[in-house]
Amino acid sequence: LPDSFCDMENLVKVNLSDNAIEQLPERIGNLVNVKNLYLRGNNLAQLPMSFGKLDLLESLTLSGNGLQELPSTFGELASLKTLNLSQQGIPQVPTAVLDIENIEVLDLTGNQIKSLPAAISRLKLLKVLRVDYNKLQLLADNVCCLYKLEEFSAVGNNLTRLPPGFESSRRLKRLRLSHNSFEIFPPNVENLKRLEYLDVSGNMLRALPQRIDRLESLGVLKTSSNKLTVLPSGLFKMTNLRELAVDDNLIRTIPAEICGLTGLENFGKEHIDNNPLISPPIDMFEHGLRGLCKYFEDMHVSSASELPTGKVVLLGEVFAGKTSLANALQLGHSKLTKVEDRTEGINVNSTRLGGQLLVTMYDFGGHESYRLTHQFFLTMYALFIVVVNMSTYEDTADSFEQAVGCWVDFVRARVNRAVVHIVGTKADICTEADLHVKSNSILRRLKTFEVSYSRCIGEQIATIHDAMENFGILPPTHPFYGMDMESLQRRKRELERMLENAPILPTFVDIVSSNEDLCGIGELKNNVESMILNEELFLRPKVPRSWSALLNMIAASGKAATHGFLTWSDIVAESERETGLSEDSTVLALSHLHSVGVVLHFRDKPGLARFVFHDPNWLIRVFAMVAKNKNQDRKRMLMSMSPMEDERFHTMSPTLFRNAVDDLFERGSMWDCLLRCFWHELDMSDDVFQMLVSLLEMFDLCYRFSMTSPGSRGAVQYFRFPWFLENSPTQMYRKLWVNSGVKDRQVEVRVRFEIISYCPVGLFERLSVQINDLVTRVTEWKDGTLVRTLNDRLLLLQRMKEHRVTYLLLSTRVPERELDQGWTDLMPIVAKAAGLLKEWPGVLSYMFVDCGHCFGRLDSREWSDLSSRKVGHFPGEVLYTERPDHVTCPCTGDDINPALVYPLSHRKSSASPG
Ligand SMILES: Nc1nc2c(ncn2[C@@H]2O[C@H](COP(=O)(O)OP(=O)(O)OP(=O)(O)O)[C@@H](O)[C@H]2O)c(=O)[nH]1
Ligand SMILES: [Mg+2]
Repeated sequence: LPDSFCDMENLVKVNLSDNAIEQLPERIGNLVNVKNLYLRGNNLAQLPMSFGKLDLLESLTLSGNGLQELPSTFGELASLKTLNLSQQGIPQVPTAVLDIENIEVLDLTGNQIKSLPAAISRLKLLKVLRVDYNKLQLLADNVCCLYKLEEFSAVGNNLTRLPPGFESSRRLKRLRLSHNSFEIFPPNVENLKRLEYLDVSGNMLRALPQRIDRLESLGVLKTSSNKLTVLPSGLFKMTNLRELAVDDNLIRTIPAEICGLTGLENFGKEHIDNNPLISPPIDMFEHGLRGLCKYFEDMHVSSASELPTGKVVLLGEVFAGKTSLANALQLGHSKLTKVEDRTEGINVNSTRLGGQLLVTMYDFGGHESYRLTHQFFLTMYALFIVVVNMSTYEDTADSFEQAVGCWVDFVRARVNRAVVHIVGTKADICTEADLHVKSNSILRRLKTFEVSYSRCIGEQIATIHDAMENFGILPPTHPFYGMDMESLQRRKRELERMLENAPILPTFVDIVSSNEDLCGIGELKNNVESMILNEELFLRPKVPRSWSALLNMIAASGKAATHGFLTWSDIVAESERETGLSEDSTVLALSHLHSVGVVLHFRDKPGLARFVFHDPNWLIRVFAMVAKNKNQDRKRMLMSMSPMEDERFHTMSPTLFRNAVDDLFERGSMWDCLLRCFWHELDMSDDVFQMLVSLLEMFDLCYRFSMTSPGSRGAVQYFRFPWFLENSPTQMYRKLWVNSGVKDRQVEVRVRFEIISYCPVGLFERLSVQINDLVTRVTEWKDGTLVRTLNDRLLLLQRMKEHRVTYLLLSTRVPERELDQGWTDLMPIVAKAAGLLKEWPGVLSYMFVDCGHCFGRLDSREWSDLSSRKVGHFPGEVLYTERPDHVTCPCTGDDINPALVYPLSHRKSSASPG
């Protein structure tokens, strides 16, 4: 700053934030009329002595400077009310601050302070004290003498208790103690009668006080991520409570009294998720307080019971022996399949293994092409049995990966704490010794497999921990540079949860033969049943007994149905007659049966809500009739045949047929008439056809579009199935994107998802379906989609694979001055991709923003090389962080345009993905 700056004596408000000022002029004290002074984000190492002369200064922001000390005159700032000293890296509260008796708001967030000095009690007028993300272990007793304190925030420290007498801060309204180390709820908090907001999330609390209702003004209570096992009775008397979060704890039951909390606004599943809840079942929280009350009413009327069902899913390589095993378990005698009897899709059958439990067995066809649809049937409460062909299994990494590893990953990706068992089959054609060696090898490799998975996550957690420890002084090259503390905290918790939710693996391999000797089958039955009934492995939710009756009723009516579905209205009518359940109760019961995977009912989907799918076999057969065509052999066969040879295609002329098949494999476009032919044997009405298409759409397997094609009258309906595309990049892509390059004054911005090891099947294709309402298509191929946005800008979605990493790249090119528009195009698509990934909580994925400045200095070949160290990148969380005024390229250290990395006006929102 020029020295003459200090001659502007009339200045009242001065904002010099986010510059690179290293020193203020010595005469700064001349600005005697300044009331507000903002110096955030400069490089001030110290302040001039004359600073103390700013007699009228009321508000001072010094955050993010790295100031180590304050001038001795600082204490003379008699008018100062608001002081922000956050993110300076200071190890203690500067003594000069404690002399300013009029301070009302003091922000010390993000420093290295280990304790608050006793003298803090001199700040008698202090209303707001923030010491978030410091290194506090103890608060001095004197904190209690801050009688005027209304808000105290100490998030992210190491506090284990509050000092005695803390309750004398009687005016306290807001208290934030999240992410500390409290094991016991601080007793003196209970006396803070005026407390309106309390956040104790992310501690290690095992209980809340019984009489928590003594906090009579409390409107918001956040206790997520603790170790609570029950909620105290007092809680349910807190009628003023508007917001409550108890997710990520160890709560098993919630009493009916919760219905008394009528002031709660939008208390939903996310506020209670991640608890081992058995009553009410977690899905009841999707129905609001009203639904919950209904559940408790029904529980009262009809006694509590557990559904007498279990679900077993058989997985494993093609020809592993799954179907033959399912036959042996179900029939009680050997029925080996023939070589040509490969399972298409899934076989589902219910059977009793001996006891009362009705076990539904899902026997998955092992072929790769079915995995797209199979993943929708991987649900909680199922026992996953990986079937291994012991006669072909070899003690090699590859063999293990194919026979076991990839199946464990497949299950892990979708289901938290999945219970996995391993069955080695075809024992009749193996030697005793061989079986012994191979089962040991499987178990050994499984252990190593898990250890390397946890190590990979553990390393990430360690890096985040490092970023948190050194917050504020991270170099731009640090992988988490640019993330705020909250995002770091959230990312860390998500990774920890992945470790906690890892599959529960077996300690032995069950060896069986499905051949006539049926060796080991009896033992396997016992093992399976006792595993399903083991409460430590499976939660068995408590439901009204009448729900089991409903299930039986549906099974009986299902037997008489021509197709694999019943109508909602029929079920309601029959249910009222036979089980006495009202319509409201039937809604709850069906939603529960849906969530445990016994029936499917999509009550929120227009076009589907009218139907209840009771027979997964039928549903999967319907999918398989379409999906099995996705295969080069099938294509060749269809192309070579005449529609006359096959009764399914009789309605089509040879030209029409050939064009339709060609369109399907070249462009992924299924003509309406061809789709009807594939479903020919279902012999269905138009109503059912539309319903099936809605189902495919709901699973994001296709989307519809209309086109007027030459020769036809009116618009023809098409369905696009992106996963049918087998072609490589099109000419159009080369012309419009590769060859045209980035034009003068244009920039490219790119968001990159890295999916480590297991990538969900169909992720890219489903994204391509989901963006349909946002864009129009220019060209598509197997691994890419070039689209045009409503504003006529081009956007490219690409998939790439390298070793064990799958990349999802979302990019757009815009003139530099229109960057904000570019982000507006890109962000909804980023949100869709992140939203899709959330369906697979066990998939390890990272989001990055690649540095658009690097694109400008590299040629496009280097830019597309994803392992290149020449491209800087930022953690994806920056997309949801406010845009700063300065950004440094992590690769070159250059100052870059912040708009290349930070979309405009992204307020932090709960929608931001982790
Ligand atoms: N000797 C012997 N043969 C078996 C046994 N179990 C299965 N097989 C044979 O192995 C082949 C494959 O068995 P399936 O049960 O169809 O295998 P799958 O895992 O269901 O195969 P997909 O459905 O294609 O994934 C068939 O030829 C069976 O006859 C067994 O215990 N002993
Ligand atoms: Mg099979």
